[in-house]
Amino acid sequence: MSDTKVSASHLVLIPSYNPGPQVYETVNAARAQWAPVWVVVDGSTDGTAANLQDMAANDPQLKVLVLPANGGKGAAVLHGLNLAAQQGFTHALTMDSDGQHPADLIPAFMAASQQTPDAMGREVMVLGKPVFDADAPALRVQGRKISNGWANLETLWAGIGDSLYGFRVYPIEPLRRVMRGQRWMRRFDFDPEAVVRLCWRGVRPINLPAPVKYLRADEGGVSHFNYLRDNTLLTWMHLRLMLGFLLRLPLLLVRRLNTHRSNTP
Ligand SMILES: Nc1nc2c(ncn2[C@@H]2O[C@H](COP(=O)(O)OP(=O)(O)O)[C@@H](O)[C@H]2O)c(=O)[nH]1
Ligand SMILES: [Mg+2]
Repeated sequence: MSDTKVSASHLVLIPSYNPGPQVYETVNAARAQWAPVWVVVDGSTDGTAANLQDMAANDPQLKVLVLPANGGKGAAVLHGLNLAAQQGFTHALTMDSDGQHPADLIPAFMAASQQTPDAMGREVMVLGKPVFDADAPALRVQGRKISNGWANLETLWAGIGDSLYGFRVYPIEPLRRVMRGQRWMRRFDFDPEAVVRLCWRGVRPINLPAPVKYLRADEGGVSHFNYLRDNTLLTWMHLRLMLGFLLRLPLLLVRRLNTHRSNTP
């Protein structure tokens, strides 16, 4: 792993729930690019926890945190962020455990985040903008346009390229603060609510294109996205975000006018 970048401020955080054997390749691919890598096993029952722990026993830069019961993606990420903050990390790149996200782009995403804060003194978050392959389910691709439309309205077009893609670098403290003030954001509502609320706090999005792979079941592809349950969750999430948006509308308008002014010669 001679090209592996080692960081004391930025870590890779992989929430993982019953991903099947695909997770081992994902973790190895992430470790080839970066150190440290932490996996949060979210109450998995597919036997991956024990194997990941064996991998970690031979690799000081791989940590495996095992949660006894399933709490959801957001809860798993928050668990990792709390420990990372205690250990002095300031930024976390989150990626899925199931082989869908491009590990080879970890260094570029981290580099974009390491320029923080930006010229205007604002913290940034680096968001993957999905480049879909031909196998991407049309319903998921179209569905996210709806979520993106809402997220852009809720932030007055502050620059969120994609609201749902989980391949991102977050500033840890602002995200922990957002999550502490919220009992939601613990499941599939984590990714979109995180970007919207971080935008509201003045964190600026940087969007970088990143391919998403949709693996067929025979290639080890698994998804726990449930159309009815999770679209209901996302609809309720946009309802509460719209409420938050209306409360913050004056602030967002002033901010929007200021950025417009500073961009106009
Ligand atoms: N669905 C789901 N994913 C979880 C949970 N906890 C952690 N994750 C991880 O969150 C990521 C996204 O989940 P996935 O089912 O692949 O969703 P999809 O990629 O949107 O179809 C994966 O890395 C999961 O392993 C959970 O409780 N439910
Ligand atoms: Mg997935």
